[in-house]
Amino acid sequence: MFCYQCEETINGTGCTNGGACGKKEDVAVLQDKLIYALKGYAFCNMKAREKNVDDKTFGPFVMEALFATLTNVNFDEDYFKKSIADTIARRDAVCHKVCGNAGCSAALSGASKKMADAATISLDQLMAKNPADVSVLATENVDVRSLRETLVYGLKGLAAYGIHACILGSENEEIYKFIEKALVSTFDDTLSVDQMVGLLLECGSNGVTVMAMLDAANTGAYGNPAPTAVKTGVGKNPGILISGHDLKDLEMLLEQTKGTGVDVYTHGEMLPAHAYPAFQKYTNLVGNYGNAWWQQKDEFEKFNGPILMTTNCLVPPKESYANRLFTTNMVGFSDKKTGLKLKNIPVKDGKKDFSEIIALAKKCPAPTPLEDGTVTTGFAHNATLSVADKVIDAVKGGQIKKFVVMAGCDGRHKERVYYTEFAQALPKDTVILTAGCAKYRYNKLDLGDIGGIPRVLDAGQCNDCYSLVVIALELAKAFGLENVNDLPVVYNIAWYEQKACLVLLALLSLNVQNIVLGPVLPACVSPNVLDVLIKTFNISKNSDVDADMKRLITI
Ligand code: SF4
Ligand code: SF3
Repeated sequence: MFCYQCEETINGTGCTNGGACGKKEDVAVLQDKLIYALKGYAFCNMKAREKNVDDKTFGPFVMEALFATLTNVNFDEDYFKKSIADTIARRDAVCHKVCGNAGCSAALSGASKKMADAATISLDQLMAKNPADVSVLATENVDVRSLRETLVYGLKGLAAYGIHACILGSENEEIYKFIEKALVSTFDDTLSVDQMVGLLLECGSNGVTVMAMLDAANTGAYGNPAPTAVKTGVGKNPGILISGHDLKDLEMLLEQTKGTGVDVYTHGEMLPAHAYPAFQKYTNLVGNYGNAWWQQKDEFEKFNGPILMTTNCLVPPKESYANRLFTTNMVGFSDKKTGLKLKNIPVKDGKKDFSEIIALAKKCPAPTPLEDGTVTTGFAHNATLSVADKVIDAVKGGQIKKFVVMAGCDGRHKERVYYTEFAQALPKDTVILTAGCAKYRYNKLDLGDIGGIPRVLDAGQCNDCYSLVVIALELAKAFGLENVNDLPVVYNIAWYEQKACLVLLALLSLNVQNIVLGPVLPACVSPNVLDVLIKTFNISKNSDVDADMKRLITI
C-alpha cells in the first residue's frame, strides 16, 4: 500500500505498511481500486453527458464513494468491495447507453491507456489487478503525481461537503460536472502543469460554491447560528454521544430521544450544532463531551453510553467501548482479526431508526465527568456581521489590530501544542477566527474579550470556514478595500485530512496570500509544486511561536 493523503502520514512521506490512522493494507488497496473504478465511471458518464444519456444519480453516488475514502471515515473491506462492484455496474449501464452494440472503441479514441483500462475493466479483472498498477505511485513523475493526487484530495473534501448539502436537499449539477471532469483529468497525459494547477484552483472555487450551498442548506433547515455557551459538564441521566458533521442525523436523534430520559451530548465537530436555533429547542441536547477526534479512545471509554459516528473522524475502537459504538452514513469499521464489525444504522425513506441505540443507552450509566464549564460557539457570518459596526469601530479605534484565522483540523502529533501556545502568546489586541476541530487547541482557554467581542470567534465546523470567507469579504467591503489581502487578517492554518485540502484550495482560489500552514506541509506536495505555490501565493510552513508571532503579528 501507499497512502500519503493526510498530515499524519508515516515519516512525512507515506504509509506503506499500515496507516498511522489504523487503515490496513487490504482496505488501502480496495480504496485505490475504488478510485480507479470511479475514474472509469466518470469518463463513461462524461461521454454519456455529451449525448444527454448520463446517469442522473452519478453525483451523489460518486460523492459518497469519495467521502468513504477520506481519512478516518471507513475501515471496512466489505463496504469498499460493494462500492467497487456498484461503480462498475453503474459504469457498464451508462456505457451501454453510449456505445451499445457498437463497442467502446469510438468513445475511447484519444483516451490514455490508463483511462481506456479504467473505462472497460471488468469487476473480476479489477479485483485481480496488481495493487501497484492502481496505486498513487503508478504515476511515475512526482510532480504530475503531486498535482493529480492533490486534486483527488480536494475532490474528497468537495464530496464530503457536497453530501451533507445533498442530504438536506441541496444539489448543484455544475459541481457534479466538475467532479467528473477532474476525475477524468487525472488520467489525461496531455495536460500541462499550468492546466493541472488550473484544475486545483477550479476545485477550490467549486469548494467555495459547495460550502456556500451547505451553509444555505444548514441555515435554511436549522436557522442562523447565534453565539452560545455550551456546557461541558455532565448530568445524571444516561446519554448518547453524537460525533461527526451530519446535522440531519442529530435532528433525527434528538427527535427520537425526546422524553425518553436519555440525554444527547455532542462530540468533536458536532459542537457547533448547539448554536442553531432549531437545536436549542431540544432540552435533551444537554452539552458537549470531550474534545477533538484524536482523544476519542479515552473519552468514548469514559462516556459510558452509546456513541454515534456520523462522519469522520473515527479511530479504530478499543474493545472497552466497541460494543456501544455505532456508525451511520458511509462510516464503517471491521477487523478481520478480531471479528469486530461496527453496526451501521441505515437510512430508509430518508429516516433512521435509532431505537437500538436509545434502548442501549437506558441500560448504561451516566457519563463520567471530564470537566465542568462552558465553551462558546456560534460566531458564523450572520452573528459576526450583526456586530460588524462594533468590530469595524474596534479596528478603526485600534483596539483590534489583527484577526488571526486559525481554522482547520486538530490531530495527535505533539507538535500541535504549538497552536495552544500561539493562541496564548497572541497580543491582547488580536482576535482569533476559527472553524473546524482545530479550535479544541485553544477554545477552552480564557483569552478574554475586546469591548465585548470574544477573542476567539468560533464560526463552526470546518465547512463553516465559508463563514470566515464571508466575514473577510464583508470587512473588506466595509473598509473600502478591493483586495482581501489588504485586510488586517493573517492565516495560521492547521490541517489534517482532505477537507482541509479543499478549504486551502478554496482560499487560494480567492487569491488569499501568505497562508501559514502546519504542523507540516502535505506530503503530496512535491518540491516543484510547492515552488509554484510559494511563487503564486507565498504559502509557507509554520515554524516556532516566537518566529511566527514576529512575521505574522509584530511586523
Ligand atoms: Fe497514512 Fe493518513 Fe493514509 Fe491513514 S490516511 S494511511 S495515516 S496517509
Ligand atoms: Fe476535524 Fe476530522 Fe478535520 Fe472537520 S473531525 S475538521 S480532522
